[in-house]
Amino acid sequence: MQRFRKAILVVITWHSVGLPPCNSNHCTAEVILRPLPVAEASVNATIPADHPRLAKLIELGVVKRGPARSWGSEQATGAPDTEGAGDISTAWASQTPDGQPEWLELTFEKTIKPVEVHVVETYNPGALFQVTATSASGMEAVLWKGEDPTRPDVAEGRGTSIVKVRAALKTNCIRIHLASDKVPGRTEIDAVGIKDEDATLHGTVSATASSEYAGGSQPGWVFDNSAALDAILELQQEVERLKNRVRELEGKRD
Ligand SMILES: [Ca+2]
Repeated sequence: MQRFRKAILVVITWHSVGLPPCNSNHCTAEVILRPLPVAEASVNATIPADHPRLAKLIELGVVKRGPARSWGSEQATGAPDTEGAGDISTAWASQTPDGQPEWLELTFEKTIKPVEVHVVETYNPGALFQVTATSASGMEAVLWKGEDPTRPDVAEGRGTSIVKVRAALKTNCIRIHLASDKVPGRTEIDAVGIKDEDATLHGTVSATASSEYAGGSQPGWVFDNSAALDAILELQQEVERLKNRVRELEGKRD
């Protein structure tokens, strides 16, 4: 049923951006594919941040961020993608090298009870000193406080700090606090993950920061046409399965 709901939502969403409804009893892939050139012109537009279905579209995986800014806070989202250590644009960087303490607030796709937080520090590491979380009701709790496991003089010039946290609440939002002013040089974070009680490591889907080296605003969300098409084709198969099941049940009833 969950898959079905997901499928229905995708259809409604695509309908809202110009795809005609598929109302045939024997809807084929060809029928769905034909309007794509028209649809692509519509779906490449940025989806407003206050779009009522944006969170669901992110969850469904049918939208993606536009091109990330170098050293923007969005560079701390997703899986680690910065090789080596140094001042590299695929990591978030604070605006000033040592001007103030900094923080990164990270939102995850799911609401979970975290047991570990992983912070990938790729330039001037060693500034992490606290992790806090915000619950759905707005309560903030300190999950961890202490000395960064990665030291500023680490030989590799980078490290992944793994801190164990004790959370009494479920959350999809944490904030890492960095004593950036105490560690010489601009702090850069490549990625942050949280591990849940089932040992699954979740990456972040969005991030904001106390400051950032990048100028301008974060890129908006756009449709991932390939992922959306896959979702529609999956929907088509699901609908066909359900139709067949209904026919079977109707046959038994008669
Ligand atoms: Ca990154």
